[in-house]
Amino acid sequence: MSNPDLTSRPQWQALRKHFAEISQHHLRELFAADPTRGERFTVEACGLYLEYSKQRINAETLELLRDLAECTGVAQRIQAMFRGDHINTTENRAVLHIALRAPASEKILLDGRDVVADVHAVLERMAEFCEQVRSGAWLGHSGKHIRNIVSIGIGGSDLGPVMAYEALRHYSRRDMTFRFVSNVDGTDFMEATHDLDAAETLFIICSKTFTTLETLTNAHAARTWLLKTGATEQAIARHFVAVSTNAEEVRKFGIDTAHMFGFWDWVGGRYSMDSAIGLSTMLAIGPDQFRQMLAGFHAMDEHFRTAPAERNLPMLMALLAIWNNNFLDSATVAVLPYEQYLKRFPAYLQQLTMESNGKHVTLDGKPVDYATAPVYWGEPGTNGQHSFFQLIHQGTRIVPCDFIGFGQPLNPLGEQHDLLMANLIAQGEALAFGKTADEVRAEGTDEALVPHRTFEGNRPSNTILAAKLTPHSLGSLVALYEHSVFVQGVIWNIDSFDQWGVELGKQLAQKTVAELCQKTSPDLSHDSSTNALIRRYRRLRDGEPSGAGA
Ligand code: G6Q
Repeated sequence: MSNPDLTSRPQWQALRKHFAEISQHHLRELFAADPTRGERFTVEACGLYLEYSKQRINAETLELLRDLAECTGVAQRIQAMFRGDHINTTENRAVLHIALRAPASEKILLDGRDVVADVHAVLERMAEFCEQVRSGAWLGHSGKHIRNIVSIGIGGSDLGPVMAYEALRHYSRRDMTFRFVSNVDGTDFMEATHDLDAAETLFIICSKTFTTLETLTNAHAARTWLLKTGATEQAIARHFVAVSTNAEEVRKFGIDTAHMFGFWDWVGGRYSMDSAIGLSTMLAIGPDQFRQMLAGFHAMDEHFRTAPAERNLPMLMALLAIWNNNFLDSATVAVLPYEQYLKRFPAYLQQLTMESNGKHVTLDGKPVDYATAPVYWGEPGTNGQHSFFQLIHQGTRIVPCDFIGFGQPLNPLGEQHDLLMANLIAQGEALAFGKTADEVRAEGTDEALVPHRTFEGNRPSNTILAAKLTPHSLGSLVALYEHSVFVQGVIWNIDSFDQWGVELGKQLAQKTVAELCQKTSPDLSHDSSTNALIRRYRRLRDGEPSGAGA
């Protein structure tokens, strides 16, 4: 689909003009002009309530943004994704993570094959395996129960499982230990395993390609670790399972493909936490609750597919994100879950948003002349308030915030949940309304301090509330962001589903690692900086005195 001139479209120009007008008005004025604003600018779906009245918009902004979505073909692209068209054009693949959570009664045909049936066949196998491990029927090589699960993967094959495990820890088997190893830094593996009994440990090797250096290296380390405890080669089968699309490489590694759980090339790594990549999640919370999570995803998928633009949660989130990114020129977004269990959610979203939409050319390869994905970052509240919130309140940059909170705590402790949520609500209020110099003076502040204690406000935020963090609400929340990312990518006319930047990293390291391993190499052919770093590293590693030259 060609959409080369986004910024010269009349709809974009209209938004520019509108921005020039509305940016003259402080959020204080927008609220004063419309007392119902706090209720009007809200939308609710799948148990998630989005309050966006503290965005620097009015009804006209939303209309103009919807016009932009319409003229860039968002509705058609949504249908194309659900239909299984090859919308990941640079890899010539369908993008069907929505099939991972479709109920068994649905059919989605891809090249004449019903992928939903395939998904459910794997889900059944996963459930059966999880029941065996959780019930103690699956024994380690010496007859011990499996009590430790170590998931090895990286990027999309790690961030989702870690985030989901942490998010749903409350629902997980507390008598089992779950660890995640991703980094090729040996510390990650050593720290994850140092206190585990190998005879009670099951490794899940998660890799879509089964060729990723970090994952394969850690998988080999795991095998050596097990064998060192006296286990035989036959023991591998009881302690290793694989999640991959590449049966051949799994077999080469030595894992019986009977213990491999598959997925498909139409599932992107960062969209795979609800595929077999989520095996650790299912082991932790059990098949039934895993299915509830899938139902939460599916509810949002259906909402996204069918709700009109004005009430479509992912669509609205996306349009607000475009507004903040391209018209308010905000280069970053802070994601602030006021829920300790969501502590890895910002890291997960970083990959989802930045790997998907951190692109500089359009689908037809032309350089964009507008900003694409902003930088996503964040920490759970209230911790962030005591560190970087200073910049959000009084810095020179506008940082739109997504506040995420829940009505009911999973661990009630006195009034602590009210305290937590009071902070969430108060932060959004302070960011929007600030504190004027006159208000500061009225507090009797020394005149010299007035500028320091003044808050200009007018800083935009979304607030997302749900009743409770559950597998279902987590699924809906993740799907909300997935689809919002997709809509933004459609408007920017980029491929949200490839990741050539990641591929580059995978290749570069291969070349350099060979050079690091040779002790001396007179013919390093990089730039002078890279050559010098390689030489310095070798000396440091080998404990040699430093000095100039090779
Ligand atoms: C995700 C990316 C990337 C990928 C990892 C791991 O969308 O493609 O993060 O998930 O590089 O790849 P494998 O699963 O193939 O090991």
